[in-house]
Amino acid sequence: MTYPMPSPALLARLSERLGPSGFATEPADLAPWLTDWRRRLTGSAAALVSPANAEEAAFVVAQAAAEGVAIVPQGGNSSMVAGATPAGIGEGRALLVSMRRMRAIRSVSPADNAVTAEAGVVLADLHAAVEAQGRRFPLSLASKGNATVGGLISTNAGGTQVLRFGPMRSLVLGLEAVLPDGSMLRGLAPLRKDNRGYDLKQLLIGGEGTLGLVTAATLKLVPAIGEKAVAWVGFRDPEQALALLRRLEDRLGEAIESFELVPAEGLALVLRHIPNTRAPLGQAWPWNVLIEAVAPAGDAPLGARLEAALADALDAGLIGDATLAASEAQADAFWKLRESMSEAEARDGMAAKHDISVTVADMPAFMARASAAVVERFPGARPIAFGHLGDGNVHFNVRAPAGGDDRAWFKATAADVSRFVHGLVTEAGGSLSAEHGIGRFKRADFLHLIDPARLAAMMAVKRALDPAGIMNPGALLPLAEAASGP
Ligand code: 2HG
Ligand code: ZN
Repeated sequence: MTYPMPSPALLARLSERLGPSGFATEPADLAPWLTDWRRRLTGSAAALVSPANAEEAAFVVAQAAAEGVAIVPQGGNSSMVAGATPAGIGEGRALLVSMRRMRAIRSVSPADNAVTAEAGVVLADLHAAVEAQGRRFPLSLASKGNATVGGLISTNAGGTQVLRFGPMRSLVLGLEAVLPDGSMLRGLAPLRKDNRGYDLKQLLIGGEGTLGLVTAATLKLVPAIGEKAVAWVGFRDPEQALALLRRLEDRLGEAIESFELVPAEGLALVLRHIPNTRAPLGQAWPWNVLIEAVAPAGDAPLGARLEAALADALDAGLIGDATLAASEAQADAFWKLRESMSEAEARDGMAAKHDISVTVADMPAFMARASAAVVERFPGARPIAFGHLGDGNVHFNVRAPAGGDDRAWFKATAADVSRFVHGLVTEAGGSLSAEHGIGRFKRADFLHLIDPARLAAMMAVKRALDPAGIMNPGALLPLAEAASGP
């Protein structure tokens, strides 16, 4: 199936309606957005189309639908899986629809504990806007300076507070989106309860732009942070880390928001490649966990409670060592170590990347088993697992063998490594995409390993809402099938 080229008349209509700041065809204007975040895939597009409001977005989709032209939605272009790269659609055939001009915070309602933000609002700006009103949006991740509300929703992003607040899916109260025929789904009211049948917004959340174009969302807020305590803890093994998590929850309850794993090699990579970083503990431990506890203003002294709980764990031999951040600056320094993992790994060389989940309880054993299996099957390869241990999601990345040509290794071996790791995680009853989505990089393995009944149901939904397959072709679902109609 090939997609049609947008006709000159269609491009002229878009240009006229959106004006010079909303419509571009110059290669130099398009170039920065045609390559994915990890710089592995470059696509092409007939035009970069940037609607300024929901009406313009609906116009764009309706115009594309009339000719069956493919649309690739894009937010901050920070997808780890090339979910927003217009590749594989046919040279210069797609419309790359950037949501970056739609960056209004339409309202903040402390009374509803809700904010309504447009799709192009950058996560860090959203944080700042609601903080100014004494509230907090409790989802954060390393790419917060680029990731946008629309992209976070379309990928059902996770991040470092899923343990306490769940992923994006559990934080969206309402959604406004353009469906593939150009009609608007309007549902921004911050209703906490709504049982009018199917929850359509949940189909678009995590839908990777294949069922519609998110234009705005109403998101849940929580009270601003009153007190925060951040600790760095060294361990001999991750089983002990999980035991600590449950002990801390017994003592501090829901205050424990983040429980992030950093292995010794990961910390070493950060210290080597990221300026102004230093190890928090005197001794190197095989595993480290970054813990953040948060309480509303006026709660009992949180730092002292976390410290006491960690001291007991140390006495019980559960942990090797621990240190509490003594200041906001030190807390930020601990977080910098964790949030620089991805960048440090990339600076060190090529790695096959995996964003996997198994049950929280199974994760320590899975990491050990999978690491051994990978090393046996791909001699010299270096697995490194880090991330969201508290919610059963780690980035089980596999680095190229030391001292060799990592690019050549990546080209020749990475796809086999990924198929192998994804097979292991599927056998273990887990998921090959915990928080990054499927995009274009994971599609082949996803389709290879998915239960046929589940895929058939997904395809039925896709055909019902997007029979011509114009929305984000090639992401998540098979390209030809998506475009083949009912
Ligand atoms: C993180 O948790 C991100 O740091 C990136 O999800 C993970 O680079 C990665 O593999
Ligand atoms: Zn992550």
